[in-house]
Amino acid sequence: MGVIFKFVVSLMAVNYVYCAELPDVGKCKLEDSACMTPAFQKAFPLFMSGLPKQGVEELDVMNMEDIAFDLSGLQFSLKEGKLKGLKAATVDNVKWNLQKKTLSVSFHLDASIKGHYVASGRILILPITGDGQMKLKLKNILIKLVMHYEVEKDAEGKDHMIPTKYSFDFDVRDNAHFGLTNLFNGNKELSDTMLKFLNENWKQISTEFGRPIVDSASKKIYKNVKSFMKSVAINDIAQY
Ligand code: UQ8
Repeated sequence: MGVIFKFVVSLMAVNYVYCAELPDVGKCKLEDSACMTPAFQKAFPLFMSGLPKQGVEELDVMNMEDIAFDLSGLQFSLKEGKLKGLKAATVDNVKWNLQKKTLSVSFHLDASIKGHYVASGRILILPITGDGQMKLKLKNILIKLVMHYEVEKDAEGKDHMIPTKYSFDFDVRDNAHFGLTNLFNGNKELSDTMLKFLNENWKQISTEFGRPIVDSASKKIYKNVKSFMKSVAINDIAQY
């Protein structure tokens, strides 16, 4: 009994230390997309759950920075925003280009965003006022991103990727569903009409007002990708 117990404890210890060091997702050649795509798929939930040793904070659930914008006549703010869903993203393609020093990643996911919203002005054609809770459910968001990097040596002479900038496209493909409390100071008739309008026009609303939200989430992920790359040499995660 004692021996089995010790064996199990030491297995748990090995597992803990190993996982704390770096998740093993297989070492691919950087430009081998057929190998890299499933490797990223394996790493995605681990990365999004947070890797404290590599300076990566928990990104699913993500505590979003406050967002405020004034776009096409709509003044909108979101506080205490929480984004869920990144852990379960599907990685569609990963392409590393060593000449251009770019990493392109496409992925898709369902997600939800909750938080305290304040809205005023007009949305598309309708006047709006509201101050309450927002629940936004998003089905099948497609994200295509390109990250540029430089390669720099650390004090031990190991090469690291230093991300320099990124750009992305996004498309909410299947649906966006809005739940908003306290629209029009709680007037039920006006509120029901507005919710119906938002949910019927989800595609146009996503295209017109989605970017500041995606921008905010992407900034947080990018900051963590930079910490990760600073802490991990290219050779630790790939054949280079
Ligand atoms: C009144 C009222 C309500 C009005 C309406 C107004 C309103 C609010 C409208 C909103 C409308 C709407 C529908 C909005 C939708 C908003 C959306 C679509 C939100 C989605 C949020 C989201 C999912 C954002 C992600 C954004 C993004 C571009 C992220 C990418 C960031 C970067 C730079 C990533 C780098 C690549 C990456 C993931 C690296 C991590 C990494 C991994 C995983 C890895 O495995 C690995 O090792 C192999 C690495 O090392 C190389 C990694 O770096």
